[in-house]
Amino acid sequence: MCGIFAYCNFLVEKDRKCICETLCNGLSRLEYRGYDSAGIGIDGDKPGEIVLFKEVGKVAGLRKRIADSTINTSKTFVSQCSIAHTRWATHGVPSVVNCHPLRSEPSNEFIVVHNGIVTNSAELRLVLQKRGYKFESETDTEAVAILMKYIYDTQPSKQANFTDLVKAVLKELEGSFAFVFKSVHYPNEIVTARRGSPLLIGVKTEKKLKVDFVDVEFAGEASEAKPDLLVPPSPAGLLAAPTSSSHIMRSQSRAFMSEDGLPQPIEFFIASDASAIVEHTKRVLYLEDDDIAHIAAGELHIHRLRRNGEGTQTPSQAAATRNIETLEIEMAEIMKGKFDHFMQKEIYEQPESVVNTMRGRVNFDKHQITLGGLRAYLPIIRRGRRIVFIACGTSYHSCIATRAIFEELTEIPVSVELASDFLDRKTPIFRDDVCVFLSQSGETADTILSLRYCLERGALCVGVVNTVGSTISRETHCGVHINAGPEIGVASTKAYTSQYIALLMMAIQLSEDRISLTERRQQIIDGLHALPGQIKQVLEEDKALQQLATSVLANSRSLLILGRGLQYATCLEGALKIKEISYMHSEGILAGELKHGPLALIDENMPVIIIMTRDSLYPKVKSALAQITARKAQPIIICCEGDADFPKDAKTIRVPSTVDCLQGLLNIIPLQLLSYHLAIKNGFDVDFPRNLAKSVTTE
Ligand code: UD2
Ligand code: GLU
Ligand code: MG
Repeated sequence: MCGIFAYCNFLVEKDRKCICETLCNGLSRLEYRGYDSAGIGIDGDKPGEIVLFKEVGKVAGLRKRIADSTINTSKTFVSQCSIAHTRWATHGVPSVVNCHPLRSEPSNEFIVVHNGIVTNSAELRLVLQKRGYKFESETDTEAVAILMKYIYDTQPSKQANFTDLVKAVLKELEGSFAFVFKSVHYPNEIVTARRGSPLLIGVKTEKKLKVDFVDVEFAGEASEAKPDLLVPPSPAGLLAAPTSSSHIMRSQSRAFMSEDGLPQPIEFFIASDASAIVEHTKRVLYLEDDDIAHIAAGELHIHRLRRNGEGTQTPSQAAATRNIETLEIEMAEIMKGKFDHFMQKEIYEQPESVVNTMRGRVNFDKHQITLGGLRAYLPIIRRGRRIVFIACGTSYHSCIATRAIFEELTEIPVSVELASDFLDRKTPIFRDDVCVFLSQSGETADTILSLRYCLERGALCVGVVNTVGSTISRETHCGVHINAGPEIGVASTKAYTSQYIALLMMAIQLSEDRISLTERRQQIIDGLHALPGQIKQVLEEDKALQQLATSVLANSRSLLILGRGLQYATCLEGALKIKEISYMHSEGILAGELKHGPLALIDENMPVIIIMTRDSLYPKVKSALAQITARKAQPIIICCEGDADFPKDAKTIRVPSTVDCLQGLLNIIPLQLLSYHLAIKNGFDVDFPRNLAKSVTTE
């Protein structure tokens, strides 16, 4: 989820100081993504020695640690490979041991940096521990380094090349990742691989490259006779004795041949993000999922984990070459990828971030949910007298959004509290209460104070946070990390959808002992399965929403968002987005309350967004629509695809239809986009709205 950077030079002499600077600068370029610790792995003074530097906190701290060390910075290297990482912890708190590169003990034989999550790391860890391997960190990543050592140690002939070794490791892994590996056994070589997490390689040479593509070496084609190396295929792989030996196969990659056939000086830069590469070279090559890139002796070879034709591959994965492209975009643009602002990037990340929240926790085939952090506490929660959600801002809205499904599935009374008001009221809390604290950063001051208040009163305290190692994560008895990845935009978007899903998963897991609700749970889990695709569909409407924001809404002074039931939270959250970044007055209104006051605001000049996706309350929302159209309001209706039950001239925003309790996850997205376009249209800085801070660490 966070940053990877690696540097290889071949026949280009560099001293160690320069290499460390290149690595740290690379990491600095990735800083904007947010991270909690940073580290590098470089060659030591003796042959076959690897040295690691790691530090919690900023890259500046890492630089200081390197500068303060006694390492000889003037040693020069004609060729070398080194790796670096900024970590956003998902497994284990931010600490020096958990910081990447992770290694196989002893003596850093294999080191690795990793973005993403290996979901079967606990199982791998167990197997490897049984075989006598010692673990020092809490990370999922360490299992990968140690697995590599295990496979290396147990191969009969010790002849495996680095790529084969990585292939054998990858076959055992589940989850999503980008890796870079380095080893004392393969000096001046590096292997990098991805599945679900981006990676690109920059190439820098004096002379022009001969061709602008790299051949993909498909297993079973170029290396035809090669037996499936090292270990038999999964799942028995790890447990069975290694069988075959391997032999080294190397075909010339046309791109890196120099005209005269002599090796040419070359540098490679590997990164998870183009922003770290662009200052060195504009020639880059993007890896596809299941690509394995091997850099050695000035050449780059790309292999496939699977044979061509095996499994499902997209056309670009199956292509026989990877093109070396030219990065034309300027630095500042690259930082946000193809997006103009972090908020926009994060809105667009939601098809992936919701998957990350569910990764390793939802079994879509068996319709089961396991939140590891809550397992042991389920009986206590079920016995609780009530559940009290405590949060601020957007996090509060995710509680409102899921309150009904919590009550339906658990039959435990649920109340939802704004943290500041909860404290102001000195709300009575007892030992048999279950208090759930939500915060993206895990550092929200009012929520932390409420947590301490509840801890003192003996309640079970549960956290739902995005940041591993944060105060709320540490001080709660148990909880769930939402794993949405770092959120930079001040206006929360992907954290909202991930919190919403985390709470839903919690409700489902709490109810797993209720047979009568089996069908309902299955329906919701199937809905979760379809969700990422549906979010993508909503995002495709962006142009139309931009049009709506810039034409109809931009000049309004105020905007009402009307809905009821499960959609009330969507109204509140949508209105908050609009306030936060477009500085326009906006209010989420419960449709049932319309006649008790807000109706007085309605006239032909008041824009009203009304949420009318189908659920059991649809008829009631329809009557609210009738009431406002009778007062000449020009409603904008958020409705399901295909619904035609509206006044002909009414403006509509169409979203796919899903299970009632998931519909809010889709309905919020057009409102996020609308608020974004409104702010842009009015010339405001979306990522840094006036008067607001990302995490509110003061009362
Ligand atoms: C956990 C571990 C991971 C791995 C995996 C194996 C972490 C961060 N995650 O992921 O190392 O072993 O299980 O299946 O180490 N917690 C709180 N308060 C909060 C949030 C979490 O106390 O606000 C606790 C939670 O009860 C658990 C731990 O932190 O003990 C990790 O929570 P998680 O949601 O990351 O757990 P899981 O099972 O997805
Ligand atoms: N899951 C790994 C860890 O927690 C990598 C996290 C990242 O992407 O930075 O160490
Ligand atoms: Mg916030």
